[in-house]
Amino acid sequence: VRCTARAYSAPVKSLTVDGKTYPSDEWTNIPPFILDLIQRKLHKNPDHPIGILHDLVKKSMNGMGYTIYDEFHPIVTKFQNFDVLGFPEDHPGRSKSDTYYFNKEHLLRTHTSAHEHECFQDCKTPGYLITADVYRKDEIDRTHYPAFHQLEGARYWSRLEPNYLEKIQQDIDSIPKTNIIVEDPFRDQPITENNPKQTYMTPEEVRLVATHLKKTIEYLVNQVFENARESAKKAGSTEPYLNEPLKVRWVEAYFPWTGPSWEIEVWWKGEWLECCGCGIVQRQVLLNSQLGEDKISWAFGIGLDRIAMLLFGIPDIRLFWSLDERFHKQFKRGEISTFAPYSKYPGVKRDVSFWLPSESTLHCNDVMEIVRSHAGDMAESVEVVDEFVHPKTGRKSQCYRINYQSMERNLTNQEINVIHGNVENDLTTRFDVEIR
Ligand code: FA5
Ligand code: MG
Repeated sequence: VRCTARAYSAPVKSLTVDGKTYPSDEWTNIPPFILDLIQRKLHKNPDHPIGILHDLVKKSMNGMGYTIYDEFHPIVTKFQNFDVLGFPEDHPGRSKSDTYYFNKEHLLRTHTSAHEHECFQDCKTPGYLITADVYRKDEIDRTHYPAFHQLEGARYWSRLEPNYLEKIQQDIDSIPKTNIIVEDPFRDQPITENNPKQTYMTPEEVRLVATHLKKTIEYLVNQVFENARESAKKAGSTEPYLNEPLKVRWVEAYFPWTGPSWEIEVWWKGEWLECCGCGIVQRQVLLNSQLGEDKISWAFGIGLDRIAMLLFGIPDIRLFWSLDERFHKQFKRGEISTFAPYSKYPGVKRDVSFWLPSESTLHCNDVMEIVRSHAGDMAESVEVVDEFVHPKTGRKSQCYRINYQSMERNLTNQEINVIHGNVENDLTTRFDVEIR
């Protein structure tokens, strides 16, 4: 049994970040190790894979009319992250088990779209790009981490401009051509029953804006992967995929603030990889940003971490957050290099067995959350290894096995004893178990 983190109210009165204090309430669910990540700003580090990828995208879009925003603070309001984008009240993304809340009004952004509203208000050019760290409550394993990075883009046109349809067509024609193979059943017929257009737009407007959107993303994806191939070839790799054209496909998608909406997937080493969600921005979002009745716009959001894992050959998403010199010395600004793995430090397994009180609500996720609150990234995994009911007393017993492992060093028995002792204490005081 692999466990995922789950919400619990941190027993603190308030949390202070960068000089601002957020009073706690029944929504507060941010563990300290997440707070530490806010300061890291990996996308701003030019010698880190995430920063190198970010710079490559910025360079590819240079001179095309996009204002760059990469300084937004990760703490946003519920309004910015959900309400202004038209998320329904019962959308699962709003729940405490998906999102890190400081309190009922403030949270860690779950996507870069949280800044669309202010960028539409602020931006003086025809488009913008936002890069930022984003946070979602999630399990931790090789491809999932509760913090990752997104790059958002948007572009708009005014229908009041004379010949604006021709202008969009010209903008389409000015996007550099690529050799990639595109599978897109929706290119000529972007409007389908599952993916309707907004009533205020004409089919021709939808077709043109969608074409500009998709060509822009295809261009970007091509730039990124072509760069990766170039450096792999330079490094002497002869893998056959280096000579095959890049293949992508478009699928229909749903996002509350766009319509129609799509996702692009990239064929990479035998798998379709989900890279980016996008669509034509809902009119209400533009009106909320006082952008005027006359605007039509697209937006996209690319996930950077999984692409960086592929480009740099990084086998575990946790490595991005490592402080180990052996990781960092392998990457240099402007270069896509292939990661050379170094030996993993051995893990330390510890069991904890206990009797549960009757009517106990203890869940595997609660144990994971407690372990993580004491061990941070050293919590490699937590699993239930034994469970039984005493035949005479009817009491239930459980045994959990915790693997403590550091990516950076050998752990000493002494430090594991302290952490494991704290875990046992928390289990006893919070869930009333009796350690066996
Ligand atoms: C969004 O977050 C939307 N904001 C994207 C968008 C923007 C749509 C603008 C329309 C207009 P989604 O949850 O699918 O969508 O995430 C977008 C990308 O982030 C995914 O394609 C994926 O590449 C990446 N991503 C999502 N979850 C994770 C995760 N747990 N770990 C790493 N990358 C992730
Ligand atoms: Mg998605």
